[in-house]
Amino acid sequence: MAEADTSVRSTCPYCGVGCQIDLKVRNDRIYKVDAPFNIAPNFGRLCSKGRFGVDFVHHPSRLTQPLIRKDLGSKPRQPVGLEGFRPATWDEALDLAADRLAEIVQARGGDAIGTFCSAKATNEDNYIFQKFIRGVIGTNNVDHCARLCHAASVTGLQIAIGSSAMSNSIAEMKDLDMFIVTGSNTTETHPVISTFLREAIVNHGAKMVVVDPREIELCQFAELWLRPTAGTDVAVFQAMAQVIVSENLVDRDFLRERVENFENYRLEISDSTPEWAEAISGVPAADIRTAARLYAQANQAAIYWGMGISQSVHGTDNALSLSNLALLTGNLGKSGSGLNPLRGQNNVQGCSDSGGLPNVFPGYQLVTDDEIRTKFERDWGVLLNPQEGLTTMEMVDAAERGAIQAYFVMGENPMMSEPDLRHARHVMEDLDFILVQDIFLNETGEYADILLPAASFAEKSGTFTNSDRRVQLIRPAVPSPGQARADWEVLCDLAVRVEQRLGRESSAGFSFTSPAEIWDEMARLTPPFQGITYDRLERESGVHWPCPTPDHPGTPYLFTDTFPRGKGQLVSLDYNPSAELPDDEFPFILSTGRVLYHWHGGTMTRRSKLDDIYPEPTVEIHPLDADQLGVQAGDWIQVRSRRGQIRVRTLVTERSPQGMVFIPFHFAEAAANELTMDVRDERAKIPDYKVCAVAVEPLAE
Ligand SMILES: Nc1nc2c(c(=O)[nH]1)N[C@H]1C(S)=C(S)[C@@H](COP(=O)(O)OP(=O)(O)OC[C@H]3O[C@@H](n4cnc5c(=O)[nH]c(N)nc54)[C@H](O)[C@@H]3O)O[C@H]1N2
Ligand SMILES: Nc1nc2c(c(=O)[nH]1)N[C@H]1C(S)=C(S)[C@@H](COP(=O)(O)OP(=O)(O)OC[C@H]3O[C@@H](n4cnc5c(=O)[nH]c(N)nc54)[C@H](O)[C@@H]3O)O[C@H]1N2
Ligand code: SF4
Ligand SMILES: [Mo]
Repeated sequence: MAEADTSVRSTCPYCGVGCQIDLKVRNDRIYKVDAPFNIAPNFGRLCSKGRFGVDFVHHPSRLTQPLIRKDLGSKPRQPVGLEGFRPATWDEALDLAADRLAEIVQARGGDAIGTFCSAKATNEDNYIFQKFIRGVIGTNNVDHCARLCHAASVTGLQIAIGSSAMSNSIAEMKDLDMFIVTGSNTTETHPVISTFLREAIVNHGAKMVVVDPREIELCQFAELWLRPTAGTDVAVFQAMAQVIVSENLVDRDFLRERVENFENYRLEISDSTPEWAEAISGVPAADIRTAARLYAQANQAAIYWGMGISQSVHGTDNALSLSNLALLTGNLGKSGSGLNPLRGQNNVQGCSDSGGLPNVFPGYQLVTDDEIRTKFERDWGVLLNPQEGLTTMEMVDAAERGAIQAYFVMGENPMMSEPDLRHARHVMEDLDFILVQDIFLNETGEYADILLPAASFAEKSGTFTNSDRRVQLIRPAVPSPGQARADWEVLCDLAVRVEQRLGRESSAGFSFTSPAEIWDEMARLTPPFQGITYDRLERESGVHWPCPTPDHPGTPYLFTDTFPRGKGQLVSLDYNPSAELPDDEFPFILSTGRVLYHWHGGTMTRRSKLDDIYPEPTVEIHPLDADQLGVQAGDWIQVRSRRGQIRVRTLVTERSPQGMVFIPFHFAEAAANELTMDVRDERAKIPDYKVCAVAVEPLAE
């Protein structure tokens, strides 16, 4: 007899909007997804991924049992499919993993292990992950995809104001007066946010300025669209600042009370005129002036940005060029304004908040601060490594040097998401040990010695923290397939086994019975979470941190009175060109990014019905370029860089400007990262995924 239908409230597992969803379940299967109309942040809205894309949960290729590589120990390590693995029991797989990890810790120290936690997993999963890596393995080599994502925004905002989270909330968007969207293809990547932005324009008369080299959908609603050559944003925004200063459109009171370095800054940017910026970026000087006046003269003006700003060799400067604008005009610390890097993954904010970074414990408490480290040492009953760990790309470098011998990757897919995959592969081939914990066998899992099957978001409880710092619950709706277990459970089990092999009592404490208990421990050690409990999340459906006490309402917008660094800092910037520019052999700029229907390496969306809508790898190319190359819409063509080549189908469109092509990085059979390069922003260590040089070549019939 069929079981009665149930409806389980949860949080969408895709993007940082954090839409609340109702999973409709019959016979242990999700057959439909709805959204509750009365609850933030989405108030009944969903995009196609939330509504139709969670069917990956039931895909037959979910990992259902632990797997061990058949040719263990052979080198160079080759990628293998499922046939290259044999099934194992949890005991066998975890004992083997613990043996190998403990051996390396004993022989070389914990710093010989590089680990990646997951912006797809919960706060509780990630808290346990970093507790295990720091407390048992003894290294701070913990990082995650935020490094490939908003690292430059984080670094820039830390310099400018001392805090990196989105300053204002999604709920404020519909009442905006004026806003800038730059380097964010919001309708495809944060679709529900884009509906609130449109609402501000349509219902509230807000004026939007889009700054993007591609003609994204939002351009249709823009008061003004600035189209800089890719990689030239610093010139455009610095010139806007120059206009604001020279036309005296600054907020004098705000500058006096809350900002430092104005006098210096004013002098240093005096030459950064709109004409100077036009020569660099191609954006007409008059448009730069108009944009500057629109932003500075609005009562409240906000800036939203994405990867077009952050993923650049000068990403930190890009972010600083935006914080300068907000500080000059006092557009911070009040509703409907702010500096808002739109966070990408469902729980990328939370993974960082929970300590999934090489320099901080949960709540951004520095691992190098003796007092803080002592607090964690006392609580966890262990001695902790006082040295900052390595970032994602630094771990790749260290592996290449042999300083890192093993990887533990939970819920990430570096073999699709890292730049210059040929190089990344080469590094994987030589590692001594690779442990992967995922819901599917992805391109990274193909290199693993041991694969541990994880429960998906729909099979466990826990919390995700969305882009506007709202902590929200997920709840189990269906059973996990086969023997798959929640990440935190696997990690606790593994941690105890490693401790035993290292001859320690179970000191760091991994005897949790539920995610709620884990949350309580994390909150106890992390002041901004102390007012948040599962009971409260059940009652209020979500709370914005900082929330220091149980009676605190949570904080939708930040910096009302002060910045974490005290005063905000204006930083004058030089324009620097991109690292690789087109030449005769590689005459096109390649930009990579996303489309609405797919997610990153495609592990989830390509196992969903969304793949029927967008089944093939594409390249966006301007009609004039297509003509010149003699290629037609739909032709398969080759795109080649100094690092590799792929075959993709031509999409002839004016969306990308002449001389630039755009390739989404979702397709393993034509991975865009075969082409990209590993050149990084010096301060943020983020690779440039938005500008490299390629040749585009028709394929012989
Ligand atoms: N459908 C879908 N949604 C997603 C994701 C996904 O994979 N699929 N991933 C999530 C994640 S993790 C993230 S980080 C976000 C990313 O969200 P976005 O940042 O919106 O995603 P991208 O496609 O990388 O788009 C970057 C935008 O920057 C523009 N751009 C490129 N170069 C430049 C430049 O030099 N200057 C400026 N100003 N703009 C430039 C591109 O034209 C594009 O519009 O999306 C999240 N949402
Ligand atoms: N060329 C190019 N490359 C890029 C970018 C770009 O714009 N251009 N963008 C970069 C950015 S912004 C990002 S954020 C990265 C993203 O890069 P990654 O984080 O490496 O990519 P995902 O495909 O999201 O990987 C998530 C993995 O988690 C697994 N997973 C899902 N749920 C769970 C769970 O509950 N538990 C566990 N254990 N696993 C789970 C999925 O199956 C998948 O394998 O890519 C970066 N790479
Ligand atoms: S906007 Fe983001 S959180 Fe909302 S349904 Fe779409 S992917 Fe999910
Ligand atoms: Mo991201």
